[in-house]
Amino acid sequence: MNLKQSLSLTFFLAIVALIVGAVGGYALAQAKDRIIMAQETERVIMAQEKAQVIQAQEKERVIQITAKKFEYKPNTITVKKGVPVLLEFTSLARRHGFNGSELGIRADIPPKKMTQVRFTPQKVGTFPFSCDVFCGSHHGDMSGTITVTE
Ligand SMILES: [Cu+2]
Repeated sequence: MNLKQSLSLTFFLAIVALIVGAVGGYALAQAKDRIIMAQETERVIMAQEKAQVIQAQEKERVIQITAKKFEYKPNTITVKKGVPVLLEFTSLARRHGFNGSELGIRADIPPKKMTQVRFTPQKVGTFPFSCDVFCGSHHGDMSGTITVTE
């Protein structure tokens, strides 16, 4: 092998080494990407599972309210913004009403049967409600508040 041949062999080997190096680097980068994607997917799945748990916890809250002359029991109710609420009214003796106009809720409460009212509070604050079916001498005192917290 003369000098020229050995130089071109060296050059050829150098090119081969460069190609092998590049291909190896590319494969490594791909493998890294795959690992990152797998980790990312796992994180997304975990976040979705967490969201489902939170959703399950925040399913409809049931609150039972008794209406009688001349009060609601309870008459102060605290609920959470965005969490659905089911109010279940029972009147002991006569017809009452329930009007929480600022929350967009209203119902007639006939005696001795359950009346259900569903709503999902969207704004934070304290909102009054009152009886809007005349029920006797202290009808005007029959009221309460719903407080919506963050
Ligand atoms: Cu009334």
